[in-house]
Amino acid sequence: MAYENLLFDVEDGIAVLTFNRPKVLNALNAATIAELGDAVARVEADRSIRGLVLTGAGEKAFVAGADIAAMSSMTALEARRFAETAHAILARMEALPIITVAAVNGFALGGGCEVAMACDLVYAGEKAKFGQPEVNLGIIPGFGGTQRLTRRVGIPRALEIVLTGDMIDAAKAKEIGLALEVLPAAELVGFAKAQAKKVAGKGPVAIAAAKRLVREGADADLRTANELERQAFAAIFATEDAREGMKAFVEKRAAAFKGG
Ligand code: CO8
Repeated sequence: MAYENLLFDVEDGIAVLTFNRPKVLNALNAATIAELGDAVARVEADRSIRGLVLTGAGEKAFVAGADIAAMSSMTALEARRFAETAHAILARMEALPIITVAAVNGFALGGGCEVAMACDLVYAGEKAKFGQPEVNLGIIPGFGGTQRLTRRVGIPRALEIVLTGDMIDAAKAKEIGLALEVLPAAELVGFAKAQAKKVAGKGPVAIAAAKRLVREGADADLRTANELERQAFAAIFATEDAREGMKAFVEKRAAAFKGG
């Protein structure tokens, strides 16, 4: 699929996906969401891609939300389908076995904040602004915002953000744990890529398992989650990467992981 609303580049095993509709602050219309779905499937299928970075074109926005003009005439059934499609894509992105990083360069509002929160790591540029302003439009978050925000920042802060519709700046986003770090605009994407590259250099099986356990364990009770960890810990000892990683340490050399 050729993309009209996204840029997609792969360099050194790290894919960079840039939302590219700067005239409308990279708002997500149905075509952009379809392209995002295609890009996630592409990353999933290409085992040479070991990390995914998401950012926005232009200086102002990461993604300023779903395209309000396109949404304004939707019926309830169309809204349901729109939300289902976006949910499925974000769930698929969240389940990728590789590291995903949001480099939030500007406005990350509504669906934009929801896309960022479906990434493993969220870093903010100094001009970033986060928010779930849907209530200002008489609607509610529909791409997982009520749930992923609550899991990231806790019920009280999630309620404050979702109910007031207020934007928060990068410093505040860091303070409440929504963004992990705040970086100068010029360094943001480079830092996100470097973090992706760092993780991409570890054993792929270990990264996939660790990510899955953190994510799935968080939604399970502690006993179940710890049992999942014990099972995965045992299973990973059957991989060549585990042998290689530990042997390389003992032999004082760099490990050469093969992903199996
Ligand atoms: N959709 C469509 N167009 C947009 C959007 C958007 N979300 N955001 C900005 N634009 C357009 C503006 O209309 C404007 O277009 P034009 O130049 O033709 O007038 C252009 O982008 C530039 O924007 P502004 O002139 O408004 O720029 P400002 O710097 O003055 O303001 C803001 C920037 C504060 C970000 C402002 O544009 C704004 O408030 N945007 C809307 C933000 C918002 O409410 N986002 C949430 C949308 S709802 C959502 O995401 C729900 C997702 C779940 C859906 C569930 C399924 C149904």
